[in-house]
Amino acid sequence: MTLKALIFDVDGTIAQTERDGHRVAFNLAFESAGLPWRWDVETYGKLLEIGGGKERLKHYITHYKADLPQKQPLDNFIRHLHSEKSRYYAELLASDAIPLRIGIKRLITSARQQGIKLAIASTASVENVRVLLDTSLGEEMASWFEVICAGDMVEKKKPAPDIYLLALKKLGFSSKECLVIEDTNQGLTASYEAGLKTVITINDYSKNQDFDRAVLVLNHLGEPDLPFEVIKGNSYDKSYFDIELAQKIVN
Ligand code: XBP
Repeated sequence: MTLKALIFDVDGTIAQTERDGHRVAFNLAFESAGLPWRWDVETYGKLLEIGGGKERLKHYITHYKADLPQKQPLDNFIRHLHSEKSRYYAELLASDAIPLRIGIKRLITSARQQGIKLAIASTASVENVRVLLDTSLGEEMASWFEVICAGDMVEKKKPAPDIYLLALKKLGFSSKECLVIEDTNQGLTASYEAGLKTVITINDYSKNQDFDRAVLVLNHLGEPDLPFEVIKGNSYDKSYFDIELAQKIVN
């Protein structure tokens, strides 16, 4: 099968946004709303089991017995807090606080040069995905992503397969013609259930998760002068992830 598209997850895969981006932005929003809540690195790791910032807030409020100061309906309160958090997140990205992961820019550039389509399938809100792509890749490279599927575009977020099924529909390709780059078990469940093969680049939050259903598990995508470490799967004697390796995987 000829490789037609790469579908990327965003948070944790394109950049390590969770610990130093989203988590920090949530805490800044809590502080400015006069809330005593603070999410430390470990607590946030547990909360990441809930995909979607609004869903995560709701889960925290209902399961961690966080006291709500306002008497407004919960969903309105969450929507407002989440939009404040998104504002802080955009400010953090603009201050260059969060670098791209190893190999991302090289892989996106060579996919573009070789006519492989680029797509996004993320649980984060579409605004937060766009701001990350624009600030970290630059607007021109960000525009190479022809399909961006994110946040509330589907009713059921990852680990449901819906966001990947939507990306496939918009691309107009079959699952066999595409390859996914993900970083978590929830993302892998979503892509696997959509019939897609998946390469995982682990990070500190996801490194102990179950990646049995991935075709390849790496510490990062690597560079010619910075080889990846293969945690599981066949890397066909390559030391960094490129289109040639992606093509071998979908064959
Ligand atoms: C990312 C998420 C998002 C971000 C926060 O998951 O779960 O909720 O943590 O972004 P994935 P928002 O990497 O699987 O897409 O606040 O915009 O939801």
